[in-house]
Amino acid sequence: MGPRGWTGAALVAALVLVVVVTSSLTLGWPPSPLGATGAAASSLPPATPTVYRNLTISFAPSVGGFSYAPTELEVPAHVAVVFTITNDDPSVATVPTPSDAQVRGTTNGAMVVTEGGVATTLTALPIDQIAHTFTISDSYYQANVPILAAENGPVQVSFTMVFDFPGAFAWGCVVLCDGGMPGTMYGSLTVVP
Ligand SMILES: [Cu+2]
Repeated sequence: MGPRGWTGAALVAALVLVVVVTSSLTLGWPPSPLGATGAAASSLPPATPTVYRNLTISFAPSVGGFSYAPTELEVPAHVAVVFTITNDDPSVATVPTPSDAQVRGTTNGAMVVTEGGVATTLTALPIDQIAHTFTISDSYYQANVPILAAENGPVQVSFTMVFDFPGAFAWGCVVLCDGGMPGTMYGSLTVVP
């Protein structure tokens, strides 16, 4: 490597240093878990207190059933989390108790089902239109996932939840889907303080 190469490398190193130092001054480093607290953050525009988590329910050949993906979720505490679940499963599940059809613990106790381009706000689903649920821990938080009606294209359900208690929680589908659940219909939720 000749002198010119060294000069180039030194220039790049200097630029990287400048960028790193500038970033540190601007953003505050290391970031707090919520990413927007501390004096250094005050010069930034206010952070939008909303995060989004998108899940799918689709057939997984490896397990021979419909499965949620992803299954390991992490969200900040005290922040609106907008979940959107896209379902490919046309099968009606057996619902053990009528309360499993009820939406619970979401903003306004509601969810929005979008099917065939039409969005409908609901607080429960008809018991014969449920494919799966998204139920957290003791069922305080629950939304239902309607069956895919093929002629209407993909079916999506969206709902907002706020978690005020940091920790590790389990979530899953509480209805009897997939004829005994060979799929992966459960996962973990970590609420970060
Ligand atoms: Cu299920």
